[in-house]
Amino acid sequence: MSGSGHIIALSGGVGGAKLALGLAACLGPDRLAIVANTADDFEHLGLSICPDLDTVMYTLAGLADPERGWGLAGETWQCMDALSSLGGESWFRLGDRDLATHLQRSLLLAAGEGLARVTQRLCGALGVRHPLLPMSEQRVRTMLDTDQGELAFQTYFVRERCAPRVRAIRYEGAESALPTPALIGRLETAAGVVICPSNPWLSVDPILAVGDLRERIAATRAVAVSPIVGGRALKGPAAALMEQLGLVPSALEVARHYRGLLRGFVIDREDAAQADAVRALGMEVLVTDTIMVDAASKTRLAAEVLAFLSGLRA
Ligand code: FO1
Repeated sequence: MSGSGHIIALSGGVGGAKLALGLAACLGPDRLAIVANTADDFEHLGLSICPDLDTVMYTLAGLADPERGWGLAGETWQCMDALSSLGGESWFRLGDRDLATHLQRSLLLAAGEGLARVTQRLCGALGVRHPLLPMSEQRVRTMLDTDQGELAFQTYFVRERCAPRVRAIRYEGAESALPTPALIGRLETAAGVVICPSNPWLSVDPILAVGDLRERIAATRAVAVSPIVGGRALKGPAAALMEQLGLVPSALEVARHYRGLLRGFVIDREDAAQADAVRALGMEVLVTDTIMVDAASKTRLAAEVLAFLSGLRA
């Protein structure tokens, strides 16, 4: 991206982390900060688990498992297997080395450090140079109203494999939560915000719901990359969730969801026919290849998104 000024990327887990990695290849640590959703966090086996922070952290550190997208490459599962044979809870798989991250985070949090500082320490130890910020220091939790009752996010997502039908979603604690001071400061001087192709309802909305973050982001130049291509989700349950919420799964519907927030929207070539309808919502549109299969395609998409952002009308 030409010119000065820094960029803030908003990311959920696996899908978002791919573009975050591409952005990190284009912009140095002084030009890019990544904000991760923390509404998927939960307390499990007595530990503080922050899946999206860890997915981005491991991805930027080059340590993420390439197939799963979450957790560490080359992981072993002896602790989970032993726990399972003791009759313990093993539906949420914590790898042996990944456990060290949760142990260390939990200890530091219990000693009174904030999540932003703890994340900074973990990232520093793993050699991640780009700032990775939790959306808030306060607890926010995604809760899903489903045909099987209200479920906490990881219960719905991992234990129940997204099978329950979702009727509504709420982000417990978001209204009273505050964006981290580091994030507020960065937003005030940001050249732009990139919303990675993460699930709008499960990964991005919890970030936007924190205090006045939505208004603060709308006041910048913000663009999003559609996580829906050809009516299908790039990863995870976004398309099925949209149907359950009474929406047609399409890039256009995602753009409608972000109406009033974005100056620009990035859609895949497969969805080129929707470009005019997105423009009619008041956004500029970039049509390109959005499916990221390797390092080169992540960096190429990131560079195109940054060029699009810098070329948006003031
Ligand atoms: N996802 C799964 O589908 N199954 C798991 O057992 C699982 C364990 C897990 C452990 C640590 C971690 O950081 C992430 C983990 N995830 C697992 C991924 C996570 O549930 C989701 O990808 C995110 O919360 C959604 O962005």
